[in-house]
Amino acid sequence: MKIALITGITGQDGAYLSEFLLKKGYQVHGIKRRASLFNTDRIDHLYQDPHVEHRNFILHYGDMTDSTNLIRLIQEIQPDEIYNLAAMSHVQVSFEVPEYTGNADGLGTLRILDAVRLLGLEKKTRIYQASTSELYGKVQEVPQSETTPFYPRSPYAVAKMYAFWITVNYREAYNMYACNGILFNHESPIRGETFVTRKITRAAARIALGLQNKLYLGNLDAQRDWGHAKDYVRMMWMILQAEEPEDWVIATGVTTPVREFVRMAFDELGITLEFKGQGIEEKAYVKSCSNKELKIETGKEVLNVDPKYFRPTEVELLIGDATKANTKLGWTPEYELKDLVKDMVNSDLKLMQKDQYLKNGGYTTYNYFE
Ligand code: NDP
Ligand code: GDR
Repeated sequence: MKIALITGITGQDGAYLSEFLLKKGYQVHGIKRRASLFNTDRIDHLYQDPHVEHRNFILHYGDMTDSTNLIRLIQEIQPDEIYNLAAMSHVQVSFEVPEYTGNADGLGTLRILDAVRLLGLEKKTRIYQASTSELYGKVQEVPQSETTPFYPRSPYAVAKMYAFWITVNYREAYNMYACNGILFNHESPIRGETFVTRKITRAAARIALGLQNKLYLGNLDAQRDWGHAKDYVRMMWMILQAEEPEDWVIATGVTTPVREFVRMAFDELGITLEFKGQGIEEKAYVKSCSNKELKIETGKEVLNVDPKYFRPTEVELLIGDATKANTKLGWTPEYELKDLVKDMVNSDLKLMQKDQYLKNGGYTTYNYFE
């Protein structure tokens, strides 16, 4: 039985990757942070009682900023594969916590690589590093491939740039099997609520049900190459099964502006939007609604731009070229953007119907807009 260790197991990708590896017959270990509330929502369905024998899903407390913890865990677990997914992953928040982001996302990667080296596991343990299209930052060339130069535009991206190169360096210096997956944005119904796609699909569902009045967003012109997280975790595994350790771009090759994602999400609910105005004056209104069950008036203003969501330096355009992954590993995404939007909107509609039910029953529901 192969043993995998996943850092960031409680996050979006950690949850999907756990499911994927368990289906492949792996024993999966994961590092979770101690929090004052439970933070394992996304993986609770995989939980196994620690008192039963022969578990194949095991969680450990840990943190990317604690080398002693990481060394001890890797020594105990002796993993065949490490997927380093843990990170302070929100680009805008990284401007507010730049030092912590550098520590967890940049040095955290060094701690994993060095733990494997110190423990003499270079020949046994393969390492996947969660690199990102944010490395490309300010547009140098489109589409972006493994040979496109980097120009990071946030403390997050700069930290991830360190992580990228230290992974390459350990591979070359110590002959380790360590790879970067340069993944473009990937989303899902369990995407964090403050990333733009999930913020939009939640808000669309809430507005449709009369639970929220308006959606406030920042830059509507930013363009992203959005894929489905399920397709991307499959590729993480494929990367570690390749004969040679290499770096890989994973993307759909299709880019879409944030504004268009908003339009598609509302469309999925039968609500057609009309955008008017420009820059911070831009607004969206309900043009028509074909879903007779929704009580939403034509002409209702549902979207405003709020400059508080603008970033000090923005990444305007990302579009990836995954030819290498396609030709050398045979990877192609199964989901198109319209399937992704459908999956996310339908899931959020169900969740918000639950909220509506609670609200109608006199229970308080909370609504965070960030
Ligand atoms: P999430 O934000 O959903 O999950 C991040 C995970 O990292 C969570 O489990 C979080 O724990 C954990 N974490 C954060 N800080 C620490 C720390 N100091 N010590 C231990 N664990 C920590 O991210 P995704 O699942 O979306 O992304 C996974 C990885 O892939 C990240 O590294 C991200 O930067 C990268 N990436 C993501 C892309 C995407 O589009 N999703 C694209 C390219 C790269 P907790 O639950 O306690 O907060
Ligand atoms: P990104 O994702 O920064 O690409 O990083 P995010 O969804 O946060 O932003 C995408 C684009 O949307 C614009 N935007 C807004 N973003 C947020 N979060 N909230 C808003 O209200 C809003 N309005 C407009 C942003 O300015 C941006 O241009 C994600 C993360 O998962 C990273 O960890 C990962 O490395 C990259 O994707 C690839």
